[in-house]
Amino acid sequence: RRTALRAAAALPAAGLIASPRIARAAEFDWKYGHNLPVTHPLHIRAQEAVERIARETNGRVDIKIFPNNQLGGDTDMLSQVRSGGITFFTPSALVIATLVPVAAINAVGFVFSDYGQVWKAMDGGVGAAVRQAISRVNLFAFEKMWDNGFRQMTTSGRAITDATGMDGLKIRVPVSPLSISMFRGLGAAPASLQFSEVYSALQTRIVDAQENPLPIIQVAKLYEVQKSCALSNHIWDGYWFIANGRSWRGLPADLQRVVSNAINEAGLKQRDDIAGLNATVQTDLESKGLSFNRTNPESFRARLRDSGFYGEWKTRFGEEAWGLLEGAVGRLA
Ligand code: X2X
Repeated sequence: RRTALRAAAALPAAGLIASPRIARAAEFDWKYGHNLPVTHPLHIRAQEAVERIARETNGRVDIKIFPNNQLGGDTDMLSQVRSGGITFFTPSALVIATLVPVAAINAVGFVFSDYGQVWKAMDGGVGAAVRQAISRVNLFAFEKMWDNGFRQMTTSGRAITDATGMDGLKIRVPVSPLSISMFRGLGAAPASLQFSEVYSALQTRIVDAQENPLPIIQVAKLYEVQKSCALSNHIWDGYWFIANGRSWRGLPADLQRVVSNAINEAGLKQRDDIAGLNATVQTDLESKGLSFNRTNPESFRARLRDSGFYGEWKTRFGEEAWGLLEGAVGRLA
């Protein structure tokens, strides 16, 4: 096979003999793209998972990771995973919602008060409903969602302490209808940009603010181009680990089991990593010059209620999905 010859030719000419395993091309030679720097726990745990998969399938499944938007931004990777140009992608719930609207349900403002509620919903009925909706667009979603985190707001100027700080604020949000709707409801002037564009958009002052969980602010070095961080916890966001439907169905059941176990178990470890980071990341960011303040969450919630945000999204998600969410977090306004 040509690939085998190429692999053999690529070996150093130091008299090394190719083992059959190295020389043989993988039966399932797949690409996985994501949008985060290699220092983020999502990348580190995914790397471990693909190594485990190669080992446990004796090289039959070979997944190469393309981190940090190397294959394009979120929108590009989403269309590539649909067409099969890449086999795996980890979109945030906010982003896959451009294709599967109900996927944004975990990102409704201020619905989760802690991780207990988050995993109860996402490992339970809410997550199952979203995965089913994802399967209807011919994608496969692995069972365990990976953590992005509770989103916080950063600005280049004045600190945000309550909802009045949102007035007219030029804030970058992900490419997601829910984010735009929520920040308009809060009184801000949101702009959708892919994550690949965020650092430079802040640096060149195309926008004055952005919102992301602290571990992202840390690994993407957003503290270099922002001054203060308001602890708002306004959205809990996670990543769905998804696969192209046709590729996934073409994988024999025993290999599917190996891949699922490796990815889901890596996801659980990644959740723990983020929990660990959450305990230390603020101090680290403070030492790098970002200042922090608390916020008054009730003032944000009141604006969202008054602007009709909750009513609108309850209708858009439908009674059934909304009911599942309320089953995990209690009755919502
Ligand atoms: O784009 C973002 O802000 C990020 C990194 O949180 C997502 O992937 C949604």
